[in-house]
Amino acid sequence: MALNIGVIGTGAIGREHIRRIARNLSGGKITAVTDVNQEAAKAVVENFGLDAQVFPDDKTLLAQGNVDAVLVTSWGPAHEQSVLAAIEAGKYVFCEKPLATTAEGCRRIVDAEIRHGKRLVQVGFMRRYDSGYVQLKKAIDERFIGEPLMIRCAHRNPEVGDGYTTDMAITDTLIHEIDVLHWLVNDDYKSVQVAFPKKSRHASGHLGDPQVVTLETHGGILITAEIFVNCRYGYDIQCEVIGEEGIIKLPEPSSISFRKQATRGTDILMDWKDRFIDAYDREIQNFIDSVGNGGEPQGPTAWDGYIAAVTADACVKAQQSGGREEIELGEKPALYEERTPSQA
Ligand code: NAI
Ligand code: ISE
Repeated sequence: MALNIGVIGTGAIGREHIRRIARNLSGGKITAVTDVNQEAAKAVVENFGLDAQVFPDDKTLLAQGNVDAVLVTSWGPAHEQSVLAAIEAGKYVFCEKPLATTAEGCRRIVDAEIRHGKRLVQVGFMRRYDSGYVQLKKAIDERFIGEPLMIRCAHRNPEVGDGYTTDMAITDTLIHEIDVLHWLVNDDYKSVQVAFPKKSRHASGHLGDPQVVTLETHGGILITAEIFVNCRYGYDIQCEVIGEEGIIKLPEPSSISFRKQATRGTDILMDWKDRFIDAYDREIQNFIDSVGNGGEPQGPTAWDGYIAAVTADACVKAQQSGGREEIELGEKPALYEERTPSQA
């Protein structure tokens, strides 16, 4: 039996996930959609030839008997309300990042899930499903390069619109590194500082770009992460882990190399949708597979969403203060302790 899925938000990534569920993945069926832009929602149903109903809002969609799980792919400020309503209705929920736009909002979701007594929520931190990051994680866990000491990474976008603000470099962009890096080294963040190098001419007047974020973990690992969202040349994600006995590096996306017109080269991707296409497929397939039989989602949890939000808050504070800011998570609730799939 297919998992009946409702989609809340049919914008760019909502449509991407609908396409993959309808055409590439197995075990899921889109039965319901909603968007504040009702015309957009209707167009999606038509364009993908879905056998799905369009609902006026998230609450009406969640009340449907033929919705077992929802994807929350609306814009960030609307996530909290939809995720809380889904938990209230006892439905599984895959929520795109951010889980909520504030740490308090994420905490409300964590508390609601704890009251429900079972994990229902998976957050869309897809990099944990990228084969390159999975290989890095295995090498780190097996101490292939001994103890990890430092991480150097970069998150570069070719360009951003004028509405993109300095804090979004953290809350919209670095948020992926915030999630994947603590998962990679199995350590929590302790403090953060942010520096603003010479500003790019291509950045709009109000935007600090690039930025360099320095995070320190409780275990003493020092992470420097560059965010450069007007780098022009491509969508480029870099990560290098320096250990006591060697260095490991995130593989480049596979692409032919060429020799042409006196040049030796390799194409660089321009779009985030292409860079992580396999990872998005795997995360959604894993969500469908793990909740389809009534189990708990296996991916990043609501607690991971909370960690990301608390860390992002400290990063934004550090952007403003210019100093070092502490990151305080509090105690991890028992519901989020590590467990094997059979315990879920
Ligand atoms: P978008 O602006 O293209 O789409 C958002 C859609 O949500 C719009 O169609 C809008 O009308 C709708 N919407 C807004 N409020 C709503 C509500 N209350 N109920 C129902 N629909 C509502 O934005 P995009 O790029 O699709 O991003 C959506 C979310 O996905 C964001 O939180 C973003 O951060 C995240 N995202 C995650 C990515 C990843 O790599 N994991 C990549 C791109 C986006
Ligand atoms: C976008 O919102 C995403 O989530 C992409 O994955 C990210 O790489 C990009 O920088 C963001 O703007």
